[in-house]
Amino acid sequence: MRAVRLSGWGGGPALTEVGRPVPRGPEVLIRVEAAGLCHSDLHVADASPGELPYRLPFTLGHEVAGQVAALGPEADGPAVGERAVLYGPWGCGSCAHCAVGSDNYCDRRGDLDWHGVGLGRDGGMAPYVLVPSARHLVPIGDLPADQAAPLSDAGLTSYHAVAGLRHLLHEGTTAVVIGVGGLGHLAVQILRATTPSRVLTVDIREDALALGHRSGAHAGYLMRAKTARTLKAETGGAGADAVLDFVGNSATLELATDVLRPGGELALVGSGGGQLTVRKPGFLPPGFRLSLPFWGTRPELAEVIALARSGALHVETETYPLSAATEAFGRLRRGEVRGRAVLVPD
Ligand code: FEH
Ligand code: ZN
Ligand code: ZN
Repeated sequence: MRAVRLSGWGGGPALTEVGRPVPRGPEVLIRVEAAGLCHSDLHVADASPGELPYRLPFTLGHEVAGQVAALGPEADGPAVGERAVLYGPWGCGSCAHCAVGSDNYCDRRGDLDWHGVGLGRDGGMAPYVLVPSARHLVPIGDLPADQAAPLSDAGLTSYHAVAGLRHLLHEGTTAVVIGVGGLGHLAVQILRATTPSRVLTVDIREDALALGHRSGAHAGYLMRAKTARTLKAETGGAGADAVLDFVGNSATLELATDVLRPGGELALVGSGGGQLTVRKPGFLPPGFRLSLPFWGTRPELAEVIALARSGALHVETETYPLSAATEAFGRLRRGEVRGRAVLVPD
């Protein structure tokens, strides 16, 4: 069996022969049905020695869905044959955050040499993956794996970002989504399904705006010099109540702060490396708030799966056999993937 493994820093991932893992203690063995590709996989693949705390080699893939294949002797939870999606940000398991399923904010993250499945621990770009505990599994029923897998990262990250803004998003408000890609198109759907807000999108590509429209956005705008003025006018001059920036470069951060109304909030999700000057006196709207949401909680993943099973979420995907992982990585790196790329074991 072959898996997409990282064996050297800067050398990039490669298909490598692996054996079938055996679950011990509370571990659960999952037969992988689908594993999504994320821009973070590129960051990990490109990382230089010492940049990440991970120990090599390991299998990539932190967005995984499949079927329970075997249980360790102390495992509890889903039975063999049950289908599930993996909650990916595995933490220490015992801090106050991990104790309530908020492993994404594990207090001991800095002491760990992993960040989760496929992030320093063997992941799901493989025929099988070991899960340390059944607590990381969320049943998916008959939800297709190519839908469920992206929901565990792209969907959960978008859902968690919207959840942090929900206090602002009541009737008559406007939310702007910058970047309508694998996460942004799901954020549009989640906003439409869970808030009464008007949803506007911004992107540099017409086909991304079209994806936003298909996802339920009320209007979409190409990123131009006048976009801030256009968005302000679209809100009757008041500005947006919330902006979700899935790009995160300096231009999108500037756009976000230009269109936010007083008391508005920016959720910065994208890792574009942009910088924002926060100073008083300064040019940010009074009452400006910034959040840096990261992934999501396990209870939220169950809510995302329930939304999807109700028919409220549809992930736009491009599916590749695991053996074509290199091609999929190349398309992702060149910005050619529409929606989310998903690998399916051959
Ligand atoms: C994972 C690990 C580290 C940084 C960012 C990520 C995201 O892809 C999780 O959604
Ligand atoms: Zn990710
Ligand atoms: Zn913890």
